[in-house]
Amino acid sequence: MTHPLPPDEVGHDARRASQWLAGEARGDAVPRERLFQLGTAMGALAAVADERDPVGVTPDPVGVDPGPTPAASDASGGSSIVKPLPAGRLVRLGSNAEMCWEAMAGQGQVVPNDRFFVRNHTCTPLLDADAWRLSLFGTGLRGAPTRDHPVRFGYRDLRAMPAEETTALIECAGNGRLFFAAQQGQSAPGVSWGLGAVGVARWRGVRLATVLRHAGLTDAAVDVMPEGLDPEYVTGGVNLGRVRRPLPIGKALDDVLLAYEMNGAPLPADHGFPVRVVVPGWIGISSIKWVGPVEVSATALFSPWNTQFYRMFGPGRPDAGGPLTTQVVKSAFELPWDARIPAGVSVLLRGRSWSGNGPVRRVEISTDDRDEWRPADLVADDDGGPWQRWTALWRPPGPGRWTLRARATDSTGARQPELAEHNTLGYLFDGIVRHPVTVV
Ligand SMILES: Nc1nc2c(c(=O)[nH]1)N[C@H]1C(S)=C(S)[C@@H](COP(=O)(O)O)O[C@H]1N2
Ligand SMILES: [Mo]
Repeated sequence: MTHPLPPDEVGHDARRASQWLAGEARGDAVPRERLFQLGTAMGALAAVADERDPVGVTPDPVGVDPGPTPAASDASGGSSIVKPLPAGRLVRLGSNAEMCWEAMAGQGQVVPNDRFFVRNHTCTPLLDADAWRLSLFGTGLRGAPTRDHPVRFGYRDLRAMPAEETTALIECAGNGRLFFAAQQGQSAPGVSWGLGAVGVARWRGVRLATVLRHAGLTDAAVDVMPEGLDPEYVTGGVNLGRVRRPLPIGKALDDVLLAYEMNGAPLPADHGFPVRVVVPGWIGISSIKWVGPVEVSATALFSPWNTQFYRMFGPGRPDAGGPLTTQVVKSAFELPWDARIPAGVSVLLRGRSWSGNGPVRRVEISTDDRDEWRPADLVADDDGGPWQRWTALWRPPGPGRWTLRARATDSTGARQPELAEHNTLGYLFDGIVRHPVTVV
């Protein structure tokens, strides 16, 4: 089947926006009137509501009181994540957990499940695979099945369809947000991720395209919106409903997977058991975990996750550039923050670089504060893969505090800048990170 739409959202974002403003957005838990009471524009609301989390939240930049943080999304949640969070592997940030980069030292291409980062808007639900159903409905399917009478598939049905495996990277759009404040003195509300809200895994499942065709996909379909079965997300006193975000049909049919295995094991509870969406190359929110309902629509769909969050809001950006899709270039050393390094010997520095635009082609390292850069050695096995491992030998000149920096260039020529472009919600940090170490 061929579809006229490109696999990016920008093409029909204008239509989405006009439908939104005309009050035609369907499936939104928040009435448009309510949005306008809360803030005078979507951008203003967006500035206070995203990924609100008591850890590292900076003062509201636009002066709209978001109200108390509700229990459903607060940080007390000792039980929001099921898997253990061992020191040196994962660090809790509210209802989320960030991977410690030293936990990747000496690892292969994938991040083992026990240290893969977790981003939960609320908490991990414990679902029963036998009772679970994928429920497809909407005007983009033959006969336009309704939400109450959807086309259903069980776990075994999916397992019986042709399986595919893909090694793909998932990264939160807010990964690196901490450095807007720490390096650039710019505030951004939301989870204060360092660089550990990223991971690569081998995902096995069935293509979303296959399931859509089984469900009776028609040529009229333009958007596909998977919805999670985790609790509804309440923020700033507003219930935004279940976590969901539309995908344009072009991307949905391209390389999106409904995954039931991660690195050879059944999908862990925290990563979406029994089934999650995996959208390679796109910001993490696209990859809906614990998927249940899937709306397939002949008209554009909206959710807070493509309107009030996950756009580059800020001064001079009236339409905030449309819903975010791909990620930017980043690099990380496989070292603890403020690592201790022995003096008087050469050490092999290791790290990884990645980009949503395409493979990383060049990585340069600086080990002092002068602007001297030298090439790192790229691990050949990773050529063209979701991220690029690299190494560089360094003999510290002497004891004391040193700053390590790595900057990558991807296949489109995009290189990490000194300063990342600030945006109100702190997405897509691509700046060169200054990693402190102490030589002893
Ligand atoms: N149902 C549901 N899906 C979700 C989320 C969520 O909170 N609920 N978080 C999203 C975000 S913001 C990210 S970055 C990724 C993180 O995936 P992980 O927790 O498996 O690392 O899941 C996405 N899918
Ligand atoms: Mo995210």
